[in-house]
Amino acid sequence: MAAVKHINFEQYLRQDYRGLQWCPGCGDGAILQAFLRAVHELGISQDDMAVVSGIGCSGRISGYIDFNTMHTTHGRAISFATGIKLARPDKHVVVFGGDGDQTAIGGNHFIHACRRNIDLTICVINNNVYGMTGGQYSPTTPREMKTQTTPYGNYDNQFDVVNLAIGAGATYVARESVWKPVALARFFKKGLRHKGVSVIEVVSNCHINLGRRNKMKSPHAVLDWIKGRTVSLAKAKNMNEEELIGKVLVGEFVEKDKPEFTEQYYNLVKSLKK
Ligand SMILES: Cc1ncc(C[n+]2csc(CCOP(=O)(O)OP(=O)(O)O)c2C)c(N)n1
Ligand code: SF4
Ligand SMILES: [Mg+2]
Repeated sequence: MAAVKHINFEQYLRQDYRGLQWCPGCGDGAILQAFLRAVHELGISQDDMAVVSGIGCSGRISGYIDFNTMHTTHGRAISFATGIKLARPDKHVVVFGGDGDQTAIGGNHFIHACRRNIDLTICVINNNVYGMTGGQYSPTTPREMKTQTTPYGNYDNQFDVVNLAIGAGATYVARESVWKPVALARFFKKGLRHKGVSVIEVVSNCHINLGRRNKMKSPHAVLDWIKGRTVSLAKAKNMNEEELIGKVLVGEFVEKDKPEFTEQYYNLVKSLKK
């Protein structure tokens, strides 16, 4: 197996920022590192990147990195990113947001970005809970899990972010967990290179506001839970329906070509000027 190359990540971090505000062991750090590895390996310059995030612990990513960034409002990062992409189609535009940010309050923006096939790389950091605000349940909280708003266990149904993205028309869709940062970096690279909307869901941990209520107090306990419930697409092929109950499939689900929104918009503008 090829060794993972050492990268000086400091060059990508804002030196004047007041310091990381994530809890020690939060999956957000591993996700940021995988993303920076992808940017570095693709050789994309910091000036050519625009990173937009919503509000949530996951939304803090944009504040830490020295790219063109916007830390926007809860659930609205995709609409800001859409504006940036239309104004500057030459830039790589990336969105980071949580499961609450992108499947609850921002769910509509999410499905319409997928439908539109606009060239954004959208990362949904799915820790199955509203981490920042103290642990309310989200549209991805598994059944029976206890949260601040489901103290007797969640009895609601869940969105599967991958299926949601595919159903809405996304043209690159992948999912990986924080357990596999190298694979995650590979999917970020594919997403950044893909022309059209790419959705990368990351199964992450919030041991503080989900784990502690569900007998998983440490980051390791939640990571073990994630490890036990994630199954690669290749492995899943040899598993029956019963064995797959409660499992989360990881890998690449969709990669296809389809006309991209921004390009079509500029082609139309050009044709009207003739
Ligand atoms: C319009 C609006 N509604 C609600 C909030 C409060 N709020 C801030 S973050 C958040 C949820 C965060 O959960 P998620 O998006 O999953 O991100 P995480 O913190 O888990 O990374 C909520 C409800 C807000 N800031 N703005
Ligand atoms: S509250 Fe949860 S999601 Fe937020 S920084 Fe802490 S561990 Fe991470
Ligand atoms: Mg969340």
